[in-house]
Formats: sequence, structure tokens, C-alpha cells
Amino acid sequence: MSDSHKDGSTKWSSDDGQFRRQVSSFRDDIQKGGRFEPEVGRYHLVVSLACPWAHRTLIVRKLKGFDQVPDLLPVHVVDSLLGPEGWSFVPYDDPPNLGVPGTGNKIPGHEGKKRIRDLYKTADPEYSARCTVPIIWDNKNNTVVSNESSEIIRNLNTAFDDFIPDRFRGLTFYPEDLRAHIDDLNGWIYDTVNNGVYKSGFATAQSAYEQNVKPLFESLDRIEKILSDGRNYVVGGKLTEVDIRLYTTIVRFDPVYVGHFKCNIKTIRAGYPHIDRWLRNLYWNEPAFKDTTDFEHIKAHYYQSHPQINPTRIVPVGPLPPILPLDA
Ligand SMILES: N[C@@H](CCC(=O)N[C@@H](CS)C(=O)NCC(=O)O)C(=O)O
Repeated sequence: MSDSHKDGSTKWSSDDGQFRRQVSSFRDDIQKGGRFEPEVGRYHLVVSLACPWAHRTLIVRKLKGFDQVPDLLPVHVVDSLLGPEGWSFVPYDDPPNLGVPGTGNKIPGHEGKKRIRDLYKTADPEYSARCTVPIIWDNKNNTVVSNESSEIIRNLNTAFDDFIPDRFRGLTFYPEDLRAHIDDLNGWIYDTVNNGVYKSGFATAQSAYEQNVKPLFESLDRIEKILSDGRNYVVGGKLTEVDIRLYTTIVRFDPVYVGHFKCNIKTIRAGYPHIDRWLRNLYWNEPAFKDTTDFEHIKAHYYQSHPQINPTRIVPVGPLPPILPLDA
């Protein structure tokens, strides 16, 4: 199941003031016997640290131990600013405070490419849709394997199991026995929370905004209730893709979505004590979450990249701290 809308639209807003996310175009998997064979030194992950969809892939990459194998799936981080030309590669090699090895554009053979768009155009000269992150780049065939994060994170459960240390093999965040439950949660959390913050923030009509911000907070109420028995993971007593996908929205909520996207009925820290406890546990106790979360980059991106929402491009100082300590 993918997260994308099925309407094929490439527009980001429509006549009724509603934000519509485009359908992802590259939808392959890395798998034995397929077009994209698992190999070391062949695939690259291109991300923005600001993007919640890309953030999912960074978390799974780290949880699966790919960072322990040189050249397994190197990460390339774009500049925080999303300009009129789309995402561009950072002009320096090691931007500060990354938490992941940022190599800019050091994809062998493509060093001259300044923008994500240039990679998409290499993969498909006819490509005319938005050039989104994350992407998995195949440097053997010079193409994009996938630009759909929900499918990338599923694929990474197994794609490279032959190359990673033993303890990471077989580790999956979409276990067989929980699939029906995970699919159900993913469905409404994607629509009302992950994408709900965007639909609220990018609405260009009062009615469209209210039609999305209210269901967003109803879903947060529902999640708060699920977590109110003190559990650390949303489903099945273990870390699953539900936690990973929810985390990347919730960690951005108070620093960005409350202000920039007008999702301000409540904050997480003051209004949702159980969601906040769940969030702090993941951030402070699981390095894959903390090490891939860069609040400066996140705030800079949102507040500076959408002049239609924030024409001054001023980045707010708070909230301080961006996330509360574990024992708050
Ligand atoms: N369905 C995609 C959505 C990815 C997406 O929308 N990424 C945004 C950043 S948060 C993007 O790259 N936008 C670039 C643009 O609009 O030009 C996925 O989950 O992988």
C-alpha cells in the first residue's frame, strides 16, 4: 500500500483550496532476481533532513545497521532550502549537526549535478512531475529505483540482509502477524496526521484548513488514547513502521507544524502527555531516532521555503528546548 493519492495530479493545490500530494513515479524494489539486484556500492539514498518522508528512510537505514557496512547505502543530504528549482545539493561536504554522514553530491559519476532534478532527468528525460526526496538511486543503471518512502522502508527490511551484520538480519518493522493492524493504523494516520499537517498548512481556503485541522486533532486524541496505558510502541509491544512513520511527524509538530502550518489546537508537549512520553522515549533511548533528527535543518527548511505562508522567512527561536528531556 502506498501513501500517495491515486488521482495522478501533479498540482499541489486545487480550486477548492485543498492540498493534493502527487503520485510517486518510480516504484521498484531492490530484490534478488529482479531488475535491481542487492549489491554493495551500487545504491545511494538521497534525502532532505527536513522532510518527514525522507526521515523514515534514514531511521530504517540506521536501525538495520547499514551504516556499519561501508558503501552499502551512502546518504546524500540536500540543502535545507527548497527553492523554485527544487532541492539542491549542499555546496559543502560535511554540513554541521547532521547526525548522519552527509556527503552532499558525491555520487560517483554525477558530481557535476547540482540538483535533485538533474538526477530525475538522467533517469527519465521526459520526467515533468515534482522532484521529491527521498530517492534510492541506482548508480549502475543511472536511474531511480524508488521515490516512495512507504515502499522504500518496507524494501529495506530485507533488501540488504545478505550484507549486514548478523544481529540486523531478519529484523523487520512490518512483521507478518501485525500486518493487518499496521495497515489499518497507517491508513488513517497517513491521511489525517502525516499528510494532515500539510493539508492544514497548505490550505488556501478557511474551509479547507478547518476540514483538515479538526480530523488531525481527532486522530491525535485517538493516538493519545492508544498510548495511555503507558506503552512505548503503538502496536504489538515492539518497534514497527507505525512508530517510525508517526515519529517523523510528531517530532516536527511543536517546532514547526504548530506555528508554520497553523496546527495549534494543542501542542504535543502540553496537550498530549502520552504521545510526548512516547516521542521522548524514541528520541532519547533509540539512537536511530535522535541521530537522524536535526531540528535546525527542519526549522530552517519549513520557515524559509514557503514564502506563501511565511513571506519574511524568519525562523522562530522556540520552542526551547525543541524536545523535552526524558524525565520531564
Ligand atoms: N510520497 C512521497 C512524498 C515525498 C515528498 O513529498 N517529499 C517532499 C519533501 S517533504 C519533496 O521532496 N518535495 C519537493 C518539491 O515539492 O519540489 C514519499 O513519501 O516518498
